[in-house]
Amino acid sequence: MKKYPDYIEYAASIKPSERQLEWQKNEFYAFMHFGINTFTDSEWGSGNEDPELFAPEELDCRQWARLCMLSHMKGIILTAKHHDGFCLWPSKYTDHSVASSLWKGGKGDVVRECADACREYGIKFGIYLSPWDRHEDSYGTGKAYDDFYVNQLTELLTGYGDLFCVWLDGACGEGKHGKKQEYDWQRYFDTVRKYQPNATIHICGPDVRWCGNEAGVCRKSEWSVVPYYYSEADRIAAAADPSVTKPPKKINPTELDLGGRKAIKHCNRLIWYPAEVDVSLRKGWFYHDSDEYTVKSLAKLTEIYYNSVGANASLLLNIPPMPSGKINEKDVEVILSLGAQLDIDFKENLAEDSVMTDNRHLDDDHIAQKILEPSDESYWHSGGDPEGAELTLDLGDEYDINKIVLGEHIRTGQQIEEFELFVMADGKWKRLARETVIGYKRICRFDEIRARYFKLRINKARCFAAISKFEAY
Ligand code: FUL
Repeated sequence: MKKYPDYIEYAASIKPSERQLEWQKNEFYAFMHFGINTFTDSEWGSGNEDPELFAPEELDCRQWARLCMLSHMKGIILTAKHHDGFCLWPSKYTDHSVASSLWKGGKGDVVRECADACREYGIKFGIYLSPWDRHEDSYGTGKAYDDFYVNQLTELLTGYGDLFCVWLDGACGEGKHGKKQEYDWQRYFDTVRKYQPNATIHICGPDVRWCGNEAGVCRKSEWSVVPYYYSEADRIAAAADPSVTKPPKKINPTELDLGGRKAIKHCNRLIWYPAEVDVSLRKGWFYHDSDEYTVKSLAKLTEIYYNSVGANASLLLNIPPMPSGKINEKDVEVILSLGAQLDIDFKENLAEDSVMTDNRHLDDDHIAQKILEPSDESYWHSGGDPEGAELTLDLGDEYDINKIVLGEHIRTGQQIEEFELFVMADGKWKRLARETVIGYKRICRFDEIRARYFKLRINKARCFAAISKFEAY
């Protein structure tokens, strides 16, 4: 008899692309919603705004980038164009841009300043280019609009150095002539691949999945291996459209189980499509004075961090700059305190020089001790019988610990479905956590305990288990 059902073997064989592996390491990065809405106090602009309204008197992208760098964010995604069609760079293909404003005498380019600032502070830069454009005449006419969109995309892909991602929004409404556009998604993807082959394409794109809400949480079991239809851009767009009463069949991004056995059993095509949690620091995506009281607290942000980065998703935190072009002091303060909290929380990995043992391994190259080697490519492999496999960490001495960070060697796929974590207390193994998936990263938090030994037990897995990260803080 076969040991594993075919569909489980198939799911176990799905692997990330190189670009997805690289993106995964970013973990935490910022969104900057900045544009004409910043000056009209709105969230969705009409497309009829006067470009002269755009007048940031003290635009300071270096402040943005420095803040992100200091707070452990690995990059910035800037709204180069939102639904109103106003471009933050002097696009050749429209006059609805910074070039028509009085800012810097029409010679300014926010995309350039932001890209340069990111480079200066050693973080990555990515762009958001809304397909929905309420200003552009050709919107809703088919190919003519796609040509226009691809031209703008090409300007951004070729003019600003390396981009780590392109964020394609799902919102698709009517344009200025009351028509909706059917986007030629494949053409957009091909354009990104052609000019920026390392960039991941997010949301309405094949590389990174929207977690399904804007509240800052992901699922308890956030699988990176899911049915292919979750990446179909048209369905994602329709599912995100509040005017669509019924979500299209087979895609409901808020569904609780996307990748568990039940969810994948009858699906003949699976893909590697990991989750991103996008959430704003304030109520709105753009800056509004009246949102001052909605700035999230340090406690809330910390919880969001652990519920995303600590649960096999990445965190995209929106920090909306003010009309002046700077980030509000209140926002700066709380983001810096989040950075400081992360410094404290992950100050020193006490497992670094420890000893790890296992009760089974594939071969001598994949023994538990390999996990503690610094390379991502050295890992423990259970061999073909993962259930009941145990890994024991011996810190060599007793330390105060309140977090264990685990990670699967995702280059070989995602396998673990259920695990338990124990600590040796008073001569007995005491359970600290019982969870489902691990994936790229799972942070287990518990009340601080003084201890020397920790144990991970794999209760349920697909065809094997492979762990490359085991840290103690
Ligand atoms: C949504 C947009 O409609 C919002 O304005 C915002 O940009 C958010 C990140 O995505 O679909």
